[in-house]
Amino acid sequence: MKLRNINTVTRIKNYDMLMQHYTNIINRKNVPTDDFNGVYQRYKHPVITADHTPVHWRYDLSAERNPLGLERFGINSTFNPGAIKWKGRYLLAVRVEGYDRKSFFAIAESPDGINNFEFWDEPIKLPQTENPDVNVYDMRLVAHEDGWIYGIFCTERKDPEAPAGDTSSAIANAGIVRTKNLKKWERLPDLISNTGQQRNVVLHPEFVDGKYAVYTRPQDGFINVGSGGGIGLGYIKDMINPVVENENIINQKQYHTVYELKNGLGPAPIKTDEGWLHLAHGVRNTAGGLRYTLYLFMTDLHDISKIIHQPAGYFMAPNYQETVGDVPNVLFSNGWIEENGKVYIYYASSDTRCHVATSTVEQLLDYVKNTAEDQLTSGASVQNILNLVQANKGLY
Ligand code: M1P
Repeated sequence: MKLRNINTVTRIKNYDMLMQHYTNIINRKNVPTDDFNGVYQRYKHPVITADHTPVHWRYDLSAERNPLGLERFGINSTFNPGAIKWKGRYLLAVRVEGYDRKSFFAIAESPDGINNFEFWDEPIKLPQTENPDVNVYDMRLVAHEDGWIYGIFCTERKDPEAPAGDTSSAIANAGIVRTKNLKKWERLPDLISNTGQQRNVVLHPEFVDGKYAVYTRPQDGFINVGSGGGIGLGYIKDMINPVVENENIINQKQYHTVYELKNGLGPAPIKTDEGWLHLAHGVRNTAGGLRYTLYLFMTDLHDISKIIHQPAGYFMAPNYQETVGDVPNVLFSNGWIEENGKVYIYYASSDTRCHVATSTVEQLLDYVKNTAEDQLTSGASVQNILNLVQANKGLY
């Protein structure tokens, strides 16, 4: 981290302690956990927390203006990052949320994808449309074959139709920015879709028949999926006028599964020799509230609307520590990086902090191809175990 040369006389109270704490967090080395399951590897520490945000975002460092050394802007959480490898560095576009409940985006950078994530000096100043965003979150970063890096995120504004006294209903849509350098961003019009509210919109990295392909998640209301839901796929002719055409659901929510209430795509899919690997979140309702887990599926290399493998159940679920946070029992991912067959999966737990898990394309392909599909009954699940037991005879 960059150490600033501050004249000791001008330092605010507790400056050294604050900087020491920040430096310790940034320099903390991560280590793999021992709960390896052969599919992916978790790490002991979150890669980004609220404590990773720069001290100069939170404190007025002028001893004259802030002699008591009070925090002036509190950061509540850092989560749901988009991810991209850029000029040899691992970059995350993190959803940072202040004590004021507003989210914004800021880029954090690491030399190896696991350690020493450090935020750039300033958060992203997001250009606005004529209808300013009230809240923004969950940016997917995609280097498209058209040469731009796109950031597609959820933009939320108060529902103008909400009855008086309803101070929480909102309209969600996909906001779109693009950049060539991750510093200067161009705002494009928001997504134009005729299928209701949109969150979890993800750009496919390649053209399909000369068009942009987008994965969507239409739903009737801000919270309620209603008759909508599922992961959709539609096409856009021109990102300057992003009208989604021919939108069809390719991955349904389904009764008595981990995606029985709703589901949405995570990051853009990874291209492999055998098909496109997708990471998504599935949500079900429980007596303790919504539970968000991550699942994988794979689509055909040449027909991206066709699912060719989908293992039953979740790929990752919150472990005990990860269940705790602002919105408990949530794992959410909208960023991963594939590099020479190694995969860095960035995920957030309970809308509070960011983690990494590592895997390989080889492991993920083996997982999607050889884990049984959901046959939707307890009896069928038992049969899957019996098949394994039978195949393992003489091996245990
Ligand atoms: O609180 C859990 C998640 O809820 C929303 O996700 P979705 O639209 O898929 O239900 C988003 O607010 C997301 O950021 C959040 O992690």
